[in-house]
Amino acid sequence: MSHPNFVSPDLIRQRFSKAMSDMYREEVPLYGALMELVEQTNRHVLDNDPQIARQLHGTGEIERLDLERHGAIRVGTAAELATLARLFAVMGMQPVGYYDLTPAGVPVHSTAFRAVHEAALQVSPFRVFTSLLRLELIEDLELRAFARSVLDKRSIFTPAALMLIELAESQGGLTEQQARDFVEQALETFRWHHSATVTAEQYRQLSAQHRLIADVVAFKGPHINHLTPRTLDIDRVQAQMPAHGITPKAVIEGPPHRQCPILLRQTSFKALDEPVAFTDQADACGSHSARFGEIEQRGAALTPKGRALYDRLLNAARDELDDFPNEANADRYNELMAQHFSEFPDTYEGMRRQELAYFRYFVTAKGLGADALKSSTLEDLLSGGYLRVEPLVYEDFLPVSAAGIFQSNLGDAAQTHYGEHSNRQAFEEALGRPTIDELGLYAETQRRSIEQCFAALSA
Ligand code: OOG
Ligand code: NI
Repeated sequence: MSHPNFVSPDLIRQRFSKAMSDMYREEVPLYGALMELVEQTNRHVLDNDPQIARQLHGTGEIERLDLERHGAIRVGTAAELATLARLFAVMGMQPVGYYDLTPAGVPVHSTAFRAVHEAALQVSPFRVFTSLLRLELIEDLELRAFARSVLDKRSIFTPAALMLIELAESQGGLTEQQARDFVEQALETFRWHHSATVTAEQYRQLSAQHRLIADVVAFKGPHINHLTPRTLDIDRVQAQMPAHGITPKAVIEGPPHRQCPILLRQTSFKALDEPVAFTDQADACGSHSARFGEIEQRGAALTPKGRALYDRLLNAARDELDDFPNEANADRYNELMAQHFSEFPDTYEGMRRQELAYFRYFVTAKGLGADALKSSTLEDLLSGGYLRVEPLVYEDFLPVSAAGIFQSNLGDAAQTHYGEHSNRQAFEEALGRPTIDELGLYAETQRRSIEQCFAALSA
């Protein structure tokens, strides 16, 4: 039973997302510049594209647009991941999806913590892409043991945060004051630390194994490494970034530009070199780069059939390019993507009829005024104008895109080949619970919207 004096987890998440954004804006000024550019662009699109404006108003997404962002962190141990899962649960965030990044040469596997119900997503769609380092992939046994011992010594949560997590679990929620304290304490886990926990030489060794390993092992906590606002026109932001002093990566990850956006398109700017102090140095004369900026445009969530088509077309374009997309082949990559994706229907009705994407159904004014529609089918009600559909927005991530984002910040030197692959079971054991299948969530939301329509029409 939810206590009347408890703050809803959705509101705690909304507040936490705002606190995180304020902290990051203060720490990384370029993030502020990017936010402004995204806000301007979104305003421009809403003023000039009546179809998008109508669609966002129709789904209610317009209200969450300015709040919308995702972040990313990387942790080192099973215990850290399991406690994070509990911390995120206080804010109504569940682990959705499993992403294996080892095929792309990044020694982590990941999940996305996020709200799962459309009503909760509407209050705050905040998501955190969370990666667990796979220590077993460090080949040098001595270095592996060293990394493990450093990680085992640190505590990435404040004592008060741990206490409040336990309290939320035992009470079933947090009161107003406890929720405020929780947001403040939870934020500490994601803060940047200028002092490392290893010597300069140890950092060099960890880094030589993989830059990502140094990023996870050498610091006190899993600093948030980017915070990504949602734009309505990523091509426009990408084109305008240089004029704002921001250099984007060579290509936009994800599907090509389309009339009807699908899944997720993302672009980022390079990690900054930041001063850090190693334990054998008195002041911050070392440097580390981890924090970067990213923007994204979200489109329709795809069904398993739509996703299979997306994966096939993406792989075909990439196979034909026969290289990682980079500065030199960016134009050719964009051409190949456009060519291959011409096979993917680019109207919402086409995608709906072929069951490539998920949709939400809404009763129209005409539907509300009419009666005795109980015997009509969904298709009849749609064509009769009693119902309308809007695409269901994709709330998750894409493994190939995520790998591209990781790579653009790690440099090409980081393209290691790992023999060992996907290990979802080990990830879920570390997490302490299974990850949720994202496709099931979209199907549920679609089904609920249809049920609600029939309920409203027969009322
Ligand atoms: C995460 C990179 C993946 C995305 O948006 O796909 C990611 C990281 O660098 O830790 O954030
Ligand atoms: Ni990201």
